[in-house]
Amino acid sequence: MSDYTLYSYFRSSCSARLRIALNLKSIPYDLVPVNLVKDEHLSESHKALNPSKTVPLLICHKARGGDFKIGQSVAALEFLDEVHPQTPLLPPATDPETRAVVRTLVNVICADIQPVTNMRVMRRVRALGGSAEDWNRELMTDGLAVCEAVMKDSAGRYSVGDEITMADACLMPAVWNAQRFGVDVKAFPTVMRVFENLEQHPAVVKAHYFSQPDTPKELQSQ
Ligand SMILES: N[C@@H](CCC(=O)N[C@@H](CS)C(=O)NCC(=O)O)C(=O)O
Repeated sequence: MSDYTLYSYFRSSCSARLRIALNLKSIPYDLVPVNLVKDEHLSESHKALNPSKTVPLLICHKARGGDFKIGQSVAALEFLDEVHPQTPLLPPATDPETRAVVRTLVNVICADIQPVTNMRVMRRVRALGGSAEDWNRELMTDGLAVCEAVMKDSAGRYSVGDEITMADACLMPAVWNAQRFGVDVKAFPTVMRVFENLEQHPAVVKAHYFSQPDTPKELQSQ
């Protein structure tokens, strides 16, 4: 058994953030699939583990006091970075300005874009008679425009400078989602340049939606 267990869904952007970070840091983990389409995340047993009724859930089996559960992806990213400082996901503490830029992008993606395009929100939009796909396309377009505006000044090879950070771990699945919903991603040239620089990175390839143990056969990467 690995020191970590990740509860994950193949096409969950929040789960992919953690898969990318774990892979970047070469941290082995066991994966427990949670099928969102079958509402497994709403079960009493999942709720007992993660009161947010969402994935990802990261369990660290070697924490002080034994198993330690983290039910929020950004908290888990920061935990991993603090416990495993090799391949850091934030610039050094001596550079608070650059750290704030990384955190700005993380917040744009994780606090502004993802929550309003989540499955539970899509279900509510449909219940009100709206098109959840149009809703997502518009909100993802707005959010990526903010990323583009920030990254025009911050990006080097990656979102902020030339080192991979947690902003990149959040950006990749946000772009996968945007592509899935038909957003015109080419309208964001800096975002796309960084996306292309990261796309073939082994940590990203291994974390991709289509390479997971719970990816349906017809979507699996060959
Ligand atoms: N703020 C949470 C959001 C988690 C979240 O919304 N996860 C999605 C998958 S990406 C989910 O489980 N959705 C279930 C639902 O919408 O019912 C985090 O960053 O972990």
